[in-house]
Amino acid sequence: MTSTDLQLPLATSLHMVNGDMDPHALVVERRLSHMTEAYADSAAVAAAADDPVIYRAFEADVPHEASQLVYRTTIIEPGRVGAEFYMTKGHHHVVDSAEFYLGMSGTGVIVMQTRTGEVRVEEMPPGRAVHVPPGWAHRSVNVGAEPFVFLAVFFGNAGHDYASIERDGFAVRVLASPEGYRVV
Ligand code: S6P
Ligand code: ZN
Repeated sequence: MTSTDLQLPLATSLHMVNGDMDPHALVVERRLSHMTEAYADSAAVAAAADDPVIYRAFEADVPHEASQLVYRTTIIEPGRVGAEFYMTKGHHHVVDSAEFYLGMSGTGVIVMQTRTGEVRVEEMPPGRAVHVPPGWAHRSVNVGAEPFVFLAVFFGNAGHDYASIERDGFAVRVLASPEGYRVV
């Protein structure tokens, strides 16, 4: 096999504060209307004006295949729906497989939960890495006043199962409190 048979290396520039990725192959944009089921306060969902963007993600041009490492930056805007902070939908990987998270800017947490209901919450300030083991669903939450930006690296064959979280939710919620946030 010659080197021309091999996929070429890929280099991208990640903006460590605003999460931009150059070049990127895919942008995910989720507005409140895409995830109304995620928030507990349905009156606050109904009262929200202009269907705000909750988060965006930029993905590098890496094939979704086994043996590949796909990576994304995610930018969660600051804000709340009722007392509940803006957050991602959250998912299990279809193929139980680990994921690497790295806080880049802002103030956020990652909520992780097994299918049997065990929960862990980790803070992800800039420079803090979290290893999400296989079998743990994960959701990220912006608990600060600035955008919360992080990097995620996952196996190309992981797949994303949103349906089970849409149906069952997470066992805990991250709410505003006088101390900043509380997990209830
Ligand atoms: C992918 C990884 C993240 C999320 C992103 C958006 O495995 O966990 O890149 O895709 O933070 O969250 P969600 O729950 O909408 O995919
Ligand atoms: Zn994931």
